[in-house]
Amino acid sequence: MIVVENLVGGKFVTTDEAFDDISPLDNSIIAKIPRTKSADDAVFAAKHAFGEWSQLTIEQRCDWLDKIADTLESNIDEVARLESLDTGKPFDVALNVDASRSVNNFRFFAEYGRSLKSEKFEMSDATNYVMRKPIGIVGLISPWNLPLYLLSWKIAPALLMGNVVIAKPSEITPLTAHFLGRLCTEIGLPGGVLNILNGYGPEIGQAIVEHPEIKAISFTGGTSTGKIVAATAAPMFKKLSLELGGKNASLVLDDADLDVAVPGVLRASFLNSGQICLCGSRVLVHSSIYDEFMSMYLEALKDFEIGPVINMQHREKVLSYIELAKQEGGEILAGGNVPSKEGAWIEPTVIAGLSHESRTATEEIFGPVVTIHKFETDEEAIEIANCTQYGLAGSVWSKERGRTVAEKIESGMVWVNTWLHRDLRVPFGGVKDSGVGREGGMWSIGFFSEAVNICVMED
Ligand code: TXE
Repeated sequence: MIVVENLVGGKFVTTDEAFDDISPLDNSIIAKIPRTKSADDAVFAAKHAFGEWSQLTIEQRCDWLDKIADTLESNIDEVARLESLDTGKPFDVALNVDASRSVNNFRFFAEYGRSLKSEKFEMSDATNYVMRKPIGIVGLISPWNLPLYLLSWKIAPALLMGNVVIAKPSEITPLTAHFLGRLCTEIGLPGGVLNILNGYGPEIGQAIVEHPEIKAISFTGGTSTGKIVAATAAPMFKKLSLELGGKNASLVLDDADLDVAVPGVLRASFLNSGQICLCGSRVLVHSSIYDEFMSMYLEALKDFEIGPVINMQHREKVLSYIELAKQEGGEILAGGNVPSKEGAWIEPTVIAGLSHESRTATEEIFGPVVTIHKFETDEEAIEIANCTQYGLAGSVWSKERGRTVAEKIESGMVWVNTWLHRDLRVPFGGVKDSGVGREGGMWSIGFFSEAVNICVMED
């Protein structure tokens, strides 16, 4: 039994109350999690670490990010084992997606920090120098679907820019954040630079968001929770980055190369059991290639390995949408059942025949369920893709018209003839109910710093 502890000021501490971390694979108890309700001790520790940390040179902080990447990399199998244990995802997904991309996040921002140039704007009689000062104590709140991957994506640039961090992993998947805390302590990261608090969102999550000395919040999670976070943070004029839900479409045009589109769309549909905000939960297929695409897609689905969803409560939510789909006139082409074994398992489910305006086809399900929709023209496909309140991501599969169609999709990111292919310099984030702000490259640098302009008149 793992006992998860908080990391505060370089020390591992716990609380008098704890609750269980349940395995999605078989509902067994895998860890005990501290039920933290106050961020005060972590804020105190962070405040005392801020002076020294923010005065390091950016090169020194880049070296620290490399050290964190190195220690994660040399423990990558344990990171993957813990992530797989906590989320139920297959070990190779935890290794090749979660763990390796967590290492990459630290590695990337170490390199990116070394390449940063100071910005200068010359006038005829003056020069403007732009400084990027740290914000101070920042709160980072992350979800259960890609636990360390998404948390490291925030920790790395926050530390790079000289901030000190109070991180709160999801109470459903605390293990890899806890392990990262151990590794950072072992390599001698100064106490208070990285603090990790565990507990329920409405308790310690809320406490972090409302703490007056935490000046910026970077949040990834559900849209409904994002509204609560925004309502708390906005009146306090905190910097706020919200990376929320999605209901993304994969558009397969009539000129798509099906040998590329079928595996690509299938992976976008069911990777991580559909529990990635970027997953393509709506598959739009041109009518002329529908039969061929569907027979290839359903055939390939038979060999696509997925794990359970994150827990029984979420499984009930996903199953309720499969029931809703039937009520809305959907036809189950594959899956739809619960396998007879312990754990939060659901068969990958493919549903056709629904209106693209049905609730099933417009609300975020966040599980191994996709709806299939036919279209006749590119314009119709774009209209269907844009008809949800979300606007996070999407993909277009076409030999000739991918970029043209992609540019008309209302989202923050669109892939053409690929999916989840990531250059960490590009903007990452969504529009509409998928969030506010962007992460990645200069967007992360900008969020985790305060730009200050010094204008010097020439004598
Ligand atoms: O998110 P939550 P969850 C979607 C998906 C999923 C839904 C809920 O639809 O079903 O969100 O998932 C903390 N103040 N996505 O439960 O509840 C909470 O403890 C401050 C899309 O993961 O939003 C956790 O650490 N914090 C998403 C984090 O917020 C609060 C990925 C996210 O929890 C809080 C995951 C509060 N009042 C789910 N309440 C994506 N975009 O990738 C909760 N938290």
